[in-house]
Amino acid sequence: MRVDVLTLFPEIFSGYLGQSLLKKAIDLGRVDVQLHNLRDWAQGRHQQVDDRPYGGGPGMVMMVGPVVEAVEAVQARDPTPAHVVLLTPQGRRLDQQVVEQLSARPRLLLLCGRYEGFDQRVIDILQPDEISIGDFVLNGGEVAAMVLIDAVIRLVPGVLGHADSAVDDSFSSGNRLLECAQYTRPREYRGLKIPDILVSGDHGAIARWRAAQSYARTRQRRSDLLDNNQGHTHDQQVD
Ligand code: JQB
Repeated sequence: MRVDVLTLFPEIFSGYLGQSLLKKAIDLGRVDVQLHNLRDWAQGRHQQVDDRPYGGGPGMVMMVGPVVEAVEAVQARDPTPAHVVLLTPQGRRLDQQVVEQLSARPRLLLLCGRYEGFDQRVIDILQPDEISIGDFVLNGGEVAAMVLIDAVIRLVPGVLGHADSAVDDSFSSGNRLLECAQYTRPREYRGLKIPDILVSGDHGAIARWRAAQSYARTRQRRSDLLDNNQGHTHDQQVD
């Protein structure tokens, strides 16, 4: 998978991209992340990419020209057309189902804004897939783009150590339960012992115990996950 990232702050990504799992995927040629500075498409002496909002109001807005021209230029750098994603609080919510869909794309182009967001004509022209990572406000799209890359990359075949880890994950399409408690050595710490069942050697009993734990935890902490509507409210008559 190729991922192009357009941002005013490419350096934000460098520490993250050097990290082990991603570095391994990049070294193996499974993932190719290319960073591009939107400033390179700015016009004029001041290299301006933002301007004051028409109609007044606080803050600045990302200009349509530099952003659209940057996306078009980066698209043209590879013959495979990229699925264009714009990170924005106005987007559809990122969840594991969306992550799975994105991971099937051969190429993504992630557009990261700053300030108060983009001129609406960026969206009208590019018609990007607008995605939000959650109902809170960030200072820009970069951290959201790293969250998206992190979640998508671990589903790319050959990136995870164990092929079934991703299938097993909480929220994967085959699983909508939280993971159960897990333990490693030592068997006792400050008087806290691990559950005896885990050292019983009875793999069937262990699997049943874990499934029951997962279900109980999900019911206690996230009963919304047990609803069959998967978070989407069905229209209903309310009179
Ligand atoms: C500017 C962003 C997010 C990108 C995601 C998420 O968009 C704004 N609107 C009003 C005030 C401030 C901003 C800041 N801002 C570009 C930009 C926020 C993404 C963002 C996001 N994806 N929260 N915030 N879940």
